[in-house]
Amino acid sequence: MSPRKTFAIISHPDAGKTTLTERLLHAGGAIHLAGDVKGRGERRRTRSDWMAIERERGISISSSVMTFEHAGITFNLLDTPGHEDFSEDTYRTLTAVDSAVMVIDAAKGIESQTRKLFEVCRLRDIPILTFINKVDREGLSPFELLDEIEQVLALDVCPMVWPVGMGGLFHGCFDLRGNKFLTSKAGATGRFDTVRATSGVDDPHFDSCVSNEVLPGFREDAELALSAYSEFNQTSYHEGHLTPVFFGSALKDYGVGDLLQALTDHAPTPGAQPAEPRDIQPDENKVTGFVFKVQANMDKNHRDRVAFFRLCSGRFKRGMKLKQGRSGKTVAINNPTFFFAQDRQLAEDAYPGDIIGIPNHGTLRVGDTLSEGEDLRITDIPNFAPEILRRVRLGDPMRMKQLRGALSDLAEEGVTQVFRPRVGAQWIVGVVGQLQLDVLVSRIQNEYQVAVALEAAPYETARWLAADDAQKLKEFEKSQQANLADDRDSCPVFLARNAWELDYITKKWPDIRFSETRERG
Ligand SMILES: Nc1nc2c(ncn2[C@@H]2O[C@H](COP(=O)(O)OP(=O)(O)OP(=O)(O)O)[C@@H](O)[C@H]2O)c(=O)[nH]1
Ligand SMILES: [Mg+2]
Repeated sequence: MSPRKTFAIISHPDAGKTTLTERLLHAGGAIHLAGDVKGRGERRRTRSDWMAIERERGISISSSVMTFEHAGITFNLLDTPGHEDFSEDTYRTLTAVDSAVMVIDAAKGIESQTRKLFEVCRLRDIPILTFINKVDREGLSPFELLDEIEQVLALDVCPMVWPVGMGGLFHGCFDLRGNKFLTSKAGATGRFDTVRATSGVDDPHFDSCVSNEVLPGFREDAELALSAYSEFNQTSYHEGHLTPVFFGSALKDYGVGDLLQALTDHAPTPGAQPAEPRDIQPDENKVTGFVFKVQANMDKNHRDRVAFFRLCSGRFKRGMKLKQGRSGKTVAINNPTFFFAQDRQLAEDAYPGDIIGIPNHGTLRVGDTLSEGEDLRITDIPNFAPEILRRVRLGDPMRMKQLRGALSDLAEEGVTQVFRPRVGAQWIVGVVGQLQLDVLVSRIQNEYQVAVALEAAPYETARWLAADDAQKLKEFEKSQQANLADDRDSCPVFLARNAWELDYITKKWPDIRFSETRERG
């Protein structure tokens, strides 16, 4: 069995995650031609962004998993969406990886979403490699970028390579410790695919191939960089205190090889998985794992839901029967698949760190732990409170059944939350951000052929209800019929018109708990 390295690519929107994903797959030989990631509005054909709306808009909406091999290692790569409206998906994905690659746009430095995602990584002690992207454009200086990472994220930084010029003057990357120069045979205009051994920054070779505008500055800066920043230390990287930093361009394929080499040499293999009542070690014999994501309609012909299952321990074999922690039911896993973006391949066996797709019709849900019998529960799968509520208006009343199916599928994915009011017939959907509403309408149309419109709902916020005294809860429900709805598991939810009403009702009913997310049963 080859070692597994499972990592996510994270960043602020548009920094180049999907482009980098394509390049890594290409470098790993998984695809022959890296998909051309073009700007918004133009059609693009990446493996990673496969949904119609992702292609139309040139943004990632949902995480995707891709497996590739390189240098005897099996990599499981998860490309995440950057937009904050989809951060629930990104956060869930981060529960399933052992490390992350943080992409930073060289012209922008640390952006708001980078910071938030970084905080999530820190909470979980996820080790981070940094890739400063877009050096083919004018950007901030390498020192400014490194200092910003160090100060804003409170991380030790260790530049692994140094860019020789940036923007139009980019000449290649210099490996600061190995003294190798990644360059182009054809000079600064060609492909950067040649690695040349040098004796250090003073090697006379640089005089013959690097322009005078760049060379003295490069020599000085590279020397300074070596003394000014931390030494590389694998333990410190694995503990999340230090981030090794690479410079390059995903679009132009500069420096991606260095990053892949670092992942190969240094990224961690699967570690212990926190769980209740005990942690799971990757070298245990029995199979355990958990579902961190569910995706509907990956294959339009099959109309199934695929549960993304991260294996934590044991050797999985196709046909295994595993126990679902929540229900105690036994589930036979007969058609597990590995992902190659939208392509799937039957998985005969899998090892800790692997992510397999399990097609099912709604049995498996996010947060489910599967095991060979022991009752274990993976903790900390996040769930966001809805901030925008809308009423769903159905164009053709004959499509009610399809709409119900669509809402149920998309609710399981986390695209939306769905509420059925006790009074009235229209469904209410709840999302965290505006962009999710667009995705919802577009996917209901494309994947279920149901035309819907979303209209303002008289509610501003939703709270899940619970009480120790069942009688009190009944009384409350009776008196508040008009403001009540049920979620898709028939749990009662209070819909409030505004913060004032919520506050008033909360005070009036002290025995009732009003939660922003549902208490897990
Ligand atoms: N100049 C330049 N442009 C790049 C580079 N890498 C990516 N881009 C462009 O940046 C834009 C965004 O790239 P994506 O890879 O879709 O970014 P992303 O981080 O996946 O975006 P989201 O998933 O929506 O958050 C595209 O137009 C890319 O062509 C680069 O190295 N140089
Ligand atoms: Mg993307």
